[in-house]
Amino acid sequence: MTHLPRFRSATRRSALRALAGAALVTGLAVFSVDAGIAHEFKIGSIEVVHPWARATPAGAKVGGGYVVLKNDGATADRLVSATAEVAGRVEIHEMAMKDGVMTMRPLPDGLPVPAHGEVALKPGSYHIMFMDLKAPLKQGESVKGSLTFEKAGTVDVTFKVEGIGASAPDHGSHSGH
Ligand SMILES: [Cu+2]
Repeated sequence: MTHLPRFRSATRRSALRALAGAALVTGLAVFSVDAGIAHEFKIGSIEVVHPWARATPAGAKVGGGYVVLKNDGATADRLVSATAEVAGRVEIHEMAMKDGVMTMRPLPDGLPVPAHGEVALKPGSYHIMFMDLKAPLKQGESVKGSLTFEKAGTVDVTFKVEGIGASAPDHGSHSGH
């Protein structure tokens, strides 16, 4: 059973508009990311591939974070929480079209990372939501944070801030089953 987000605050409403707009821009932009800047982190059997964040306009209170999570272990794991120094709090969200409208909602149980599999957080889909930003995210900067997995534990990561119109890097989204 799904429950739609209740947009109690103006922040939430403007966050949704900003992300929906950004997703639209992403659909139109042709953007290539140099594989040379990809970076990764590892904890237990989880590989954290190229965490990045999209630059935010001045005054924005929220931003999106993206990453590919690979699990080379035989046990499923789950991304349960995240932190970022620049954000008051961080949530793990899902975004989807519903009745022609882009909606997003927090994932109360986190995001599963299947055994011997991977999950991609990317624009227009699952994402890490930086809330209550203390400063804008500027292209070229790095944001320190952490990801916590139910089984593997917590790993420190840096999110590389890429352009406002940046699309997901094209690696990691083509696993065949
Ligand atoms: Cu969100």
